[in-house]
Amino acid sequence: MHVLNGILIVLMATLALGALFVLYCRWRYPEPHLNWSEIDIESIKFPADFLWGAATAAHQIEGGLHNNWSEFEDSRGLERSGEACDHWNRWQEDFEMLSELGLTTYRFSIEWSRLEPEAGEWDSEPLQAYSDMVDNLISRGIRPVVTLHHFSHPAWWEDRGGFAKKENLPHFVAYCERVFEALSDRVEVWCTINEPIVFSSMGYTLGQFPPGHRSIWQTLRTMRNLMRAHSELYVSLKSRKPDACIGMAKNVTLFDPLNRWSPVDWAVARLLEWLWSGAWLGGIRTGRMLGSRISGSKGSLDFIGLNYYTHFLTGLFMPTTGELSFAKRENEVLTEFGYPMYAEGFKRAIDLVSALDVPIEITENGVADSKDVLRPDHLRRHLWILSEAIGEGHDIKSFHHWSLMDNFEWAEGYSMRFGLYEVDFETQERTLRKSGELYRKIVKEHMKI
Ligand code: GCO
Repeated sequence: MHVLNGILIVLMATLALGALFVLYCRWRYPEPHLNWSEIDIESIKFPADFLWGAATAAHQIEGGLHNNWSEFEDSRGLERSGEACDHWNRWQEDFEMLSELGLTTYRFSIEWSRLEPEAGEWDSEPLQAYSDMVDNLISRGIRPVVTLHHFSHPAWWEDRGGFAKKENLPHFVAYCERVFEALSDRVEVWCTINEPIVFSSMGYTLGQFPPGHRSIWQTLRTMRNLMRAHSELYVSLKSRKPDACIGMAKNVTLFDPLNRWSPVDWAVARLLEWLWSGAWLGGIRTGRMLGSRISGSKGSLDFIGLNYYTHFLTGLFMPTTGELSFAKRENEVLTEFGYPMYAEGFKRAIDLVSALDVPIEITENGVADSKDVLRPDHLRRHLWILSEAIGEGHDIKSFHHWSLMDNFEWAEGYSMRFGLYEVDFETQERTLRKSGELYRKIVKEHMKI
């Protein structure tokens, strides 16, 4: 009888603790949903010096690359990036599109495999081409923002283990230093690494990005090494040019419980959000990440680049293989990528990275929308949220729409279309979408020149 009583007491206590945990989480982590029909999303205000831009990445637009991604595409039978947007040969006409939109900032990445196709063999021509791109942007009154690693790197470096092995980091730092030496006389704003958590979780947990591994331990090791690489870079580049503006492009995806009454769903959501963002933010704020001290990481940011797209509704049975399937709230619409449009989360993401107390650059925000039916609303809602955040005092310097043009969307190939310009990949013709015209109009209205 005593055993039964004991079990009942433990059960009651567990239920009580669970209820208290849920009540605390519902209070601490609200999930706002606005009634957008009551909001004048055209009433937006931006500072006179706010910078309007677009973002791209080398492997997604340049074409003709041989690197970790092209080998992964082949080995997994994925749609090949191939010629992509043929941007390597068309960058002058593509930069004309930046001017056509009236943009004043442009984020792009350098392709390491072009500069160092084999270990220790440097090719100066591609670096000269990137230098010409920088000069062209500046001549157009467009601020270049350079990303040094955007998911792709040389195949030889991948074969050595890439970021999963600490002993490989000096190769990466040496490549970055070489680019920095060549461009930092004209490029002031640098993103060391794009979305370290996406790179490590997709490559080492879910196995949908190179090297296609599925190991929590390798994921955690890679996350720490990415922070090490960023920190070493920050120290090195700042020592070479103290007034350089060095940051990182951080993807903030929010994790909300599918059932807001479920202690289990809450526990999963909080754990995932901590792994996705909390651990990394902690590394920058304290110099310690995932149980390790990361030398030089504390305060290693002059700005934080924020890539925001959505929130994931989580529960115990989150899919971890094959296509990620996404749930949505009743009032939400799904993008073509499958996850919901949730502009309200943009403010939550801004509040999250504001804790770092450095200026914010919106380095990516956009929507997979081949028919251009969602993008106008998506653009206006996210810019309204941004305008409100700036009005509240957040120091947000720029907005880089993802993306200038349709491009290679990693494991999704060319099925996801994020461009302000539609690309016909048969003819490489670029066509400005209606949402691109809208963005151009918004930029024009807010450019105080
Ligand atoms: C990422 C990258 C971009 C994507 C974009 C759309 O988040 O994966 O930074 O390369 O193309 O976010 O998914």
